[in-house]
Amino acid sequence: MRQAGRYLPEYRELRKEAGGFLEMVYNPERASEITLQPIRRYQMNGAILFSDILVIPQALGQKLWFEAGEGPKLGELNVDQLHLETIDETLSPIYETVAQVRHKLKTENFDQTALIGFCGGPWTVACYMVEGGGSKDFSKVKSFAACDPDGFSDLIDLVTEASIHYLSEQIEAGCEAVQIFESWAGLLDEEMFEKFVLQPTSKMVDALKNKHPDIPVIGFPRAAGYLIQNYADQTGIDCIGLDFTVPLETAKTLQKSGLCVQGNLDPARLLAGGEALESQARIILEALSGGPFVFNLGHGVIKETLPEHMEQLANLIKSYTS
Ligand code: 1CP
Repeated sequence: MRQAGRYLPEYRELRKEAGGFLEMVYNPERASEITLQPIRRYQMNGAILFSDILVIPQALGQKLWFEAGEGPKLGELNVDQLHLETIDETLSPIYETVAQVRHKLKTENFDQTALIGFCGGPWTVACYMVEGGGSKDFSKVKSFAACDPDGFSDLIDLVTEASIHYLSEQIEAGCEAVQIFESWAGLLDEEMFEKFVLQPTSKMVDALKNKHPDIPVIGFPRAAGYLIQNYADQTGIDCIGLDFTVPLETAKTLQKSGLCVQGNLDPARLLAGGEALESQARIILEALSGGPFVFNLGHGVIKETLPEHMEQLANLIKSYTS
């Protein structure tokens, strides 16, 4: 859950050296170093590959760049000109990163640390493709999906196919689990959620399970509200990532149905540190560690977070687990 990034001084240092975000993502030496940075400091049980969900639009042929302090920007979208066949020309350095991370984990004695690959959910990736970047209300993509559901489905299908291939290659290069980040799942009504989140996600899970039956698939339908139950029941995922708004009672119900749950500490608690962090982390551990459970944040680390607070949290979880 964005465990690397700007809260770490060694990340900021490497970013300065690299000159830009994409210069890190597509450079296997740098990207593997960044993946390892939080593991070396805190010995988490899982490492998340350092990359971004927006490499898929770029691989399909849409321009992508990052403006300093402004986040991602994407060029004009022309669905007819996107191409699936050549995506590996862009993505192959990321597979090389996966291989290098596995190698470094082994040589640095982190054999027990699982490597998690990821991509964005097709809906979330399409959101950025249509809006040309982040957005306050994503009204452009929602109106596209509502006015031209067939045209929008073509885009979703293309992203779905690309994402299946991309995750499959990550697994073949050495990822031991994969996560689908559906960060904007919370924007949709029930009908659109079914069409643009549930259906493409099930298609992805089916295809991945066909090829790699033993690799767990984690789904993270952020802010899906009551629709989280449909996501859990209908997509075939093995584990559900919970954002910090999901009540622990809901988490327990999901767990009782046999699903592994992952989450869901509010990153603001990590920013705060001290008692505000410790008390809520303990509540989560006590509520969920009786069943299949992966402790995680309920969203990415906030960039102003002090590294000492991550250390406090990692120590608490390790002492609780042991
Ligand atoms: O140095 C920087 O300025 C870049 C900040 C940054 C980082 C560290 C971005 C830009 N992406 C990442 C890496 C990243 N992104 C990881 C790797 C794991 C790790 O860092 O430990 C992962 C899993 C992501 C996933 C991601 N990217 C999501 C899904 C999760 C979420 O946060 O909801 C999304 C929506 C993105 C798009 C994106 N990339 C970067 C930014 C700032 C954004 C959000 C843009 C926006 O909506 O405004």
